[in-house]
Amino acid sequence: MRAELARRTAGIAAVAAMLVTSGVVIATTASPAQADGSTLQDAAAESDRYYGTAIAASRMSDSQYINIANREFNMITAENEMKMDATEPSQNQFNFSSGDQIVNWALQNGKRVRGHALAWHSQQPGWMQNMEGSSLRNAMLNHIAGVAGHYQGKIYAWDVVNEAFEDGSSGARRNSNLQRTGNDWIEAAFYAAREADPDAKLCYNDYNTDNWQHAKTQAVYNMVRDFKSRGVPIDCVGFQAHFNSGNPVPNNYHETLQNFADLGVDVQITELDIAGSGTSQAEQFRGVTQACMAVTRCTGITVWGVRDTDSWRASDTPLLFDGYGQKKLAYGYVLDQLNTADGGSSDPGDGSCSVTATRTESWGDRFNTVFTVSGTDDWVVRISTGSGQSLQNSWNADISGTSGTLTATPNGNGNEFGITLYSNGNTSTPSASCSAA
Ligand code: 9MR
Repeated sequence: MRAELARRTAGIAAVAAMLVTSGVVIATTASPAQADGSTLQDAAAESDRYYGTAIAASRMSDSQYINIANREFNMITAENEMKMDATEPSQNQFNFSSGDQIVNWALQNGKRVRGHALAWHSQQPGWMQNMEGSSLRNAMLNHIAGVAGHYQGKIYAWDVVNEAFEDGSSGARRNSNLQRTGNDWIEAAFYAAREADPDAKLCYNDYNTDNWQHAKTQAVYNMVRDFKSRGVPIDCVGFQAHFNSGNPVPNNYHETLQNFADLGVDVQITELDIAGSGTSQAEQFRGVTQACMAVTRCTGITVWGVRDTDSWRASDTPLLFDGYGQKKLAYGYVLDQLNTADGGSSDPGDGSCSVTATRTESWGDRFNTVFTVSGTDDWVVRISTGSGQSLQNSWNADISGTSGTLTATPNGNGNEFGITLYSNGNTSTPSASCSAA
């Protein structure tokens, strides 16, 4: 770091010297950025996150498909092969051939696996569909023991229960044969999964839970809060994130993810796809990426397929690669956003503190940046805004200045604060430096 400082330009040295003589030692430039990741998995890893995809066993012999999957993704979900109908086609006779094919490929290539899904009202084998009551409850528990037991030690996180709530405004549980075995079926499934695979993270996974205002989101939140308060073994919540024009990425997505994380669970985006094309699609992908990156416990993102033509809704072209395996505009937006993890600065300052800057939400004319200070509670952070940018709003710190260099100091709200800048055509992330007050 000191050697880096020595290499800085005379101009910067002069500014630094001026600041030293005024009694405050402030490094005026960021430390050199970590090299940007050139694949989704490498870019996500810069902030210790994963980037995943769903794999279909039937496509694994397609070399273009498997090469993209291997290059770009480090978390793998079986799109259908580990579901109830695939793994237990006859009662108590398990079949893991296709699931194993995917899991073995993933592990042999240094990837992790999300297990999907142990208990679900849909894709049940025929023998289970007509079952009810205690025989169904026991069959579900036996299924979880069999499948989670088979994969024990190989799964990063299981979707233990999938899609157990109604859509719409009721906030009710979905009326399924599993629900009719008793309202405690979900927690029973979690206890069974914990017993079968004690080291896997156990997730509840659902769709239409992205907008914080929606009744379904609130209902899932209340269940997770209840589970945490009673010690039911839940570790994570999966947000499927299937978006289209009728169900766009909500403006409050960050709030939703943060509120769940604040319950003490990890959050993961588990089946992301966004209908559309061009800039509009790319911006929505960027928004989802930003929302996850702004939440410390958002541990990763999985897109639901590789190329548009591999998607369960191919006509919506909802993925990051086109049918020829080419990167789409949305791919570039996601990669750039993931690479902002090191876009903020972290500098030596006077050795007493450091600050990171992460871009989060953005709108047409403005964007947010969140700063996290470590090393001291009594700091001064100087923020260098880009040409044309000006301050619109701030939270959790006192800010002086509106353009050029802004100075931030604590206002009693801890060591994480944020600003909204009008971009005026310049969307570059501001850099920041920290010193003790
Ligand atoms: O992508 C899956 C598709 O191939 C199957 O036909 C479908 C059957 O229900 O399931 C799709 O995946 C779903 C996932 O397992 C759960 N969330 C919704 C996904 C899209 O329907």
